[in-house]
Amino acid sequence: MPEPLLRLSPEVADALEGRSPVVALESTIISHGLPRPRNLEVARELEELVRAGGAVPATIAVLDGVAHVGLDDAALERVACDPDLRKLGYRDLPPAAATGAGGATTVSATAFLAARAGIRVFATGGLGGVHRGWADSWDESADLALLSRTRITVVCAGVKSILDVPATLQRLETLNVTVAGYRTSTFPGFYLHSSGEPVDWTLTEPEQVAAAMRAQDALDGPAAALVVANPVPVERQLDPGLHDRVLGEALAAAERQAVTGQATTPFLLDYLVRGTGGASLEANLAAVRGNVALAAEIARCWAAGPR
Ligand code: PSU
Ligand code: MN
Repeated sequence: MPEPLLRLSPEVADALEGRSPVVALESTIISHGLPRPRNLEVARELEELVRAGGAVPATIAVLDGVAHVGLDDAALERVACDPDLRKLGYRDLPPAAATGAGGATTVSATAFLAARAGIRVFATGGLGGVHRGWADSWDESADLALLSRTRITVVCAGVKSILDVPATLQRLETLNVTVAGYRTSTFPGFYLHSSGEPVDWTLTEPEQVAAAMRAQDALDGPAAALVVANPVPVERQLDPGLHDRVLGEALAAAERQAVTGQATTPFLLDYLVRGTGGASLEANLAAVRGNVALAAEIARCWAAGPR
């Protein structure tokens, strides 16, 4: 991509040049997924976690029409504090560039920009997917289609539990996105350790994940992602009874208030934070921290091996 549309921070450019480990981080979780002012602390903390894991963090966002891969602290602050920042999926990147708009990038936009920059490992909280009531709304996150066409490893705690999880797993299968549980044989449930759904493959070491990535390249099939589904530890999960009760209320409130489209996910996540007295936020953060730490380990194995 021409330099004016995609800008790598000097640190990220150096790391990629030297084949050092890099972990991409998304910005929608910061701008739309977490309450202020905690979100800025978290954005900084996640970058520190990547560094502590021996990799370079590359938080991705669009500022004044330019996609930035690797943000300095002022940019991170803008992402966390600007209430007018838009939520940009992959398809929003061209008009954002044309109009000079800014926005936080979702999994779809972040995965695309990371891969474009040459970053192979990406950490987030939970993927978007097929929403409940999809048969009427046709609401399926653009994350899925993008991941079916992008060779990137996404470390996540499964898909957000506000979604129709079995339907999302079906779609991931149809789209040829490889899904593996990390040290688990059930698909994680985002706020919950397990969604109760089985997962076909279990990988147990970062080196094994890197080996799967190398196999993707050796096979050289259609580009698709590797989803590493890493559960939140049981002792840090949201109480399942509380989760089910408040999620039921959240879904009912979304329906009553006719919340649709891009607003749906932020509305439900925010409802859960308030309805659980902040407990869902702690479970969400525990999941993200675990994913970021694991992503750094995977990035190190990936960078160390043959390519
Ligand atoms: N993970 C989190 N919190 C979030 C998200 C992921 O822990 O807010 C964001 C991601 O950016 C993901 C988006 O791409 O939610 C999905 O939104 P939608 O369902 O509108 O595609
Ligand atoms: Mn949607």
